[in-house]
Amino acid sequence: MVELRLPGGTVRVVQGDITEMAVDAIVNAANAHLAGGGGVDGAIHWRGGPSIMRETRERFPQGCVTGGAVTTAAGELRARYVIHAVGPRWGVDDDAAALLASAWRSALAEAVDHDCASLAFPSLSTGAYGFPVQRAAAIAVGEVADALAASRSGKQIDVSICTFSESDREAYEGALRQLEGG
Ligand code: AR6
Repeated sequence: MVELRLPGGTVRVVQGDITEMAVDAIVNAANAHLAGGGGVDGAIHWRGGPSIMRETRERFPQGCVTGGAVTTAAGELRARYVIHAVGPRWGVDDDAAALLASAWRSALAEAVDHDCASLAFPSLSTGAYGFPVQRAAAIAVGEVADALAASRSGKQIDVSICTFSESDREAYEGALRQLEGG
């Protein structure tokens, strides 16, 4: 397992099903309507039960901007919260790299606001939204490292990046090693 320790916490790459992770918060790869969908979003709503969608509809009827994130309870999942982050659609949204960075930053800020000591991210935007995974991985680990380095709370945050496939895991591990080396 590739893991990087920073003053504000730890970031590591794991492979598996994010819905099974016992962390304070898991991040969902949502759409701007927060309408649910396939991929990790479908898995989270399926495993977490209908209360997650009920809360999203009640509290965020307007949805969430691309590059933003909102937080709900996590229903029947092991996590306490689901942080719904909206990544950009590759080839559709202008400035996709900046929007992807913003989605990771927004989700990290939500985790801090909700006093989470541990959270797990999926590979935002690289499934249905088509963002190339190598580029996404470099952006993602950069944002996590910056957030942990900038942390002023004195609390440690444990961040897992949970990929589904082996090739995605390798992409994020490579990005993490590059960060460690440089
Ligand atoms: N655990 C971890 N990773 C998963 C899981 C899982 N259970 N299931 C899928 N992945 P995607 P996006 C991986 O398409 O590209 C939805 O319909 C998957 O292999 O879920 O941000 C939403 O409603 C891929 O590597 O998210 C939006 O409309 C990664 O999660 C849209 O798709 C992200 O793929 C969002 O697209």
